[in-house]
Amino acid sequence: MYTQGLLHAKDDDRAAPEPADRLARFQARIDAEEKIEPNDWMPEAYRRTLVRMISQHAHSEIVGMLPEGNWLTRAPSLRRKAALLAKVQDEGGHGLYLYAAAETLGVSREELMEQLLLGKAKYSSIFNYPTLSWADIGAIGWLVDGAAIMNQIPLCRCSYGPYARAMIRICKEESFHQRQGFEIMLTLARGTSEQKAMAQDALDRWWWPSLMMFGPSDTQSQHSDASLRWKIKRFSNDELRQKFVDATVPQGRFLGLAFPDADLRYDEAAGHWRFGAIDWAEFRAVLAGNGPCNRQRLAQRSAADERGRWVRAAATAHAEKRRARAAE
Ligand code: FAQ
Repeated sequence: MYTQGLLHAKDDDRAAPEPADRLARFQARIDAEEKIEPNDWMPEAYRRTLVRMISQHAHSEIVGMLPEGNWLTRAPSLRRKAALLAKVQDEGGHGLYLYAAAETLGVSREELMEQLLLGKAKYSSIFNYPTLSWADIGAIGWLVDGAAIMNQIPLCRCSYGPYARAMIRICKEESFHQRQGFEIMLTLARGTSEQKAMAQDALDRWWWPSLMMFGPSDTQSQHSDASLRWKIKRFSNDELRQKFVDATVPQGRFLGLAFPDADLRYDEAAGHWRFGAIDWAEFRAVLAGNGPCNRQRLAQRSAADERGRWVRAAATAHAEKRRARAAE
């Protein structure tokens, strides 16, 4: 995509040593809140961090389409179906902007997709949990998109221009996603006792995995220090998790639902909702490929890739034919 002409420049840069004065000038630009653009010099570690983070984010968007796509044919009304269809399509679009942003760093989409399908690339832990009832679609919108927005609003100020700009549009769409989810939860919570029980069950199952979305605690986070210094991240994992809990607990109480955490309490002095211990063993197991749906998700993505092969081949042949005709 827009990497044409950038790839060689990056290869040359990567081979070159990174002198201290160049690194210092780069950090000074970051400290001055200047945006780093694809043709600018950047330390190799900065580039690698961005490729890792943006590609994991892109993979999360397209794998995240699967648990929701599961309910497209079973949405309870035409209105619900139309909204869910639009949301799932938005997520496909987010994946595209993000793969394009990663491509500006000199990595191809094919390469990134291969890493995903071979199980070498990570995507968000949250998408390895199953969607067992319609209420799960409400809980995903309310909690998962809610957590995604909390994490992504600061990314609109990320020091790397293409990622920051992609995030602006993505966040606008995520905000609609969060509202559609909350509205489903509100309808269920105000419905029959069976509907309220469905909403409660969804909250019980999605609450802790949503808190895990923010990543390991600050003491365990390997990449946070460098990412904060480079202003890729603006807040630590624990800071964002706390902001999410503070914003979401009052919403759950408004719904009349109970959070599955006996230790949840309001700390008057600090102005924060304090929450219980996260099960990091579960988080690690999901990251290691042993969550409830890891294998299913990758199998579905591989099948989609295989089914789409002829479309990509036909589109490429068509583009080549047009290019040749234009050159005649
Ligand atoms: N799941 O040192 P840190 C969405 C990995 S989008 C899996 O703290 P970092 C939209 C991490 O990659 C959701 N892996 O790492 C939607 C690293 O592994 P590595 C995705 C995780 O990068 C809604 C290792 O653990 N959002 O939901 C997770 O500084 C509804 C050590 O961690 C983004 O990707 C996890 N939860 O902080 C779609 C946002 N947490 O690479 C459909 C951008 C950590 O060394 C439906 N990303 N790891 O092998 C970020 O903000 C950051 O990358 C963090 C992690 C905060 C996720």
